[in-house]
Amino acid sequence: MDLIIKNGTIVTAKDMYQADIGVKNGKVILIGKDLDHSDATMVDATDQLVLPGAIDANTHLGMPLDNIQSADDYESGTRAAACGGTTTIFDYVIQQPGEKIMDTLRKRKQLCEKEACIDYSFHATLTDVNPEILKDMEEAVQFGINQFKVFMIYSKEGMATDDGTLVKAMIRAKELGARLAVHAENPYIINMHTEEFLAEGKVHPWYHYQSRQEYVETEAVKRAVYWATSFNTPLYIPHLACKEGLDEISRARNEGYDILAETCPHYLYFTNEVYKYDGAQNYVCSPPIKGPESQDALWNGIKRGDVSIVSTDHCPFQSHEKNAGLDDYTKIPNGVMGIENMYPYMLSEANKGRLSFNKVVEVCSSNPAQFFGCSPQKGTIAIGSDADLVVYDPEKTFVVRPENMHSNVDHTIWDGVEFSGYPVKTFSRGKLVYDRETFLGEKGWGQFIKRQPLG
Ligand code: DUC
Ligand code: ZN
Repeated sequence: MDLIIKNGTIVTAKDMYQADIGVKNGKVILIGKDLDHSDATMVDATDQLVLPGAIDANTHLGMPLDNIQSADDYESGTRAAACGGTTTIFDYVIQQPGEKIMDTLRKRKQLCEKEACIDYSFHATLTDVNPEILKDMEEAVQFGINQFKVFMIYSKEGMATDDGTLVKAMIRAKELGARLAVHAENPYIINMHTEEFLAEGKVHPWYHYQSRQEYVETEAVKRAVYWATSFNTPLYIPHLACKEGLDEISRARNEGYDILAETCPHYLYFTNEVYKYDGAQNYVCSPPIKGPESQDALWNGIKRGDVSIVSTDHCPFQSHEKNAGLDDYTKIPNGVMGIENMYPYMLSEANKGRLSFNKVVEVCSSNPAQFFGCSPQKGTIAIGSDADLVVYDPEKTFVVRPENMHSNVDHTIWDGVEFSGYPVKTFSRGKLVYDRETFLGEKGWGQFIKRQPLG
């Protein structure tokens, strides 16, 4: 045995019990009482929880955007992830104009092989769905991808997918054992508002929110759900931020449709008030953060199971890049950070009694593993699973500051937020990669996770 974690309370999506965990060659090989082995490194987890590492199923690392790219690359993004208890990421790679999906995927995999500090996989974002791409989706599924994404927005940039093409992609994905994710916002209403606001000199980041209010997302979610139910295809709504969109998803799920909703920590913690004050540009993301009614609905959706996954949509930009849009909100690069904050935030809410620790493990780890085809290798603590483990101290208080984060970004929207309880150790396949605020991992350690098609 290489490692024994002793006396901790193991938490999975279903159970909470005291036991020791024995690890060999990166896998959990024993769970029991009083484990002992002379060669093993012993870690005492008395009074601490031992959780499966989180899976962040929505990241945008090193994402190209016009002439810049998101501020965390695969090294810094996965380093930050590990320090927040996340042990696997699924990154949305974006097909560049004219590029074949497999070329996009292979290039990104090569980068990760050199840079990633934790395990990784990809979802493939299609920006140009044509017959050749529809054909190539098969190779991507064989490669280990079981989710594709299309945008309803970015019509002016030529990346939007019209409804007919979207339905073709949905049907094709289903045929191949994959799921289609839809970035659901209505581009025509956004464009209409934006033209009007700019003409009137309404350029403050508040108008980013005003141009993409609740109805902009709701209509698009309803449309995506309508097509998925009409053609009976699996659907994923990433970064869901609005109440009425969730109502529609819940209704369809109650009727038995395979529709999954994901929300993000920033929609659960902040409200649209953030767009009114100084620093508003730092919260600009799409969909924007909505009002308190949506926030309550998202929390209730998590509790009743209609929001299946919490992930970050981590896509940070440096302050000077965000500030470039202070005189014109349309020039603010869209995206916020969260890769190091998701698990601590959700676990802190559990520690304060808002939801159970099991529920946090379910939405942050076991559901992403299950729905994205890598369970039980990931997402649980069980014999044979990867030893992606987090030791969590429920007594530790932690206040987020840019200087105690481990990403490349020079600011954080989580600045000043206090967490009750905090991860103190992260193991990636049995290797200690984070210990009490210090990153101990190495780039190139992360492995590609080949995911299974939907069952
Ligand atoms: N939304 C953002 O704000 N940034 C990255 C991609 C996305 O969907
Ligand atoms: Zn999106």
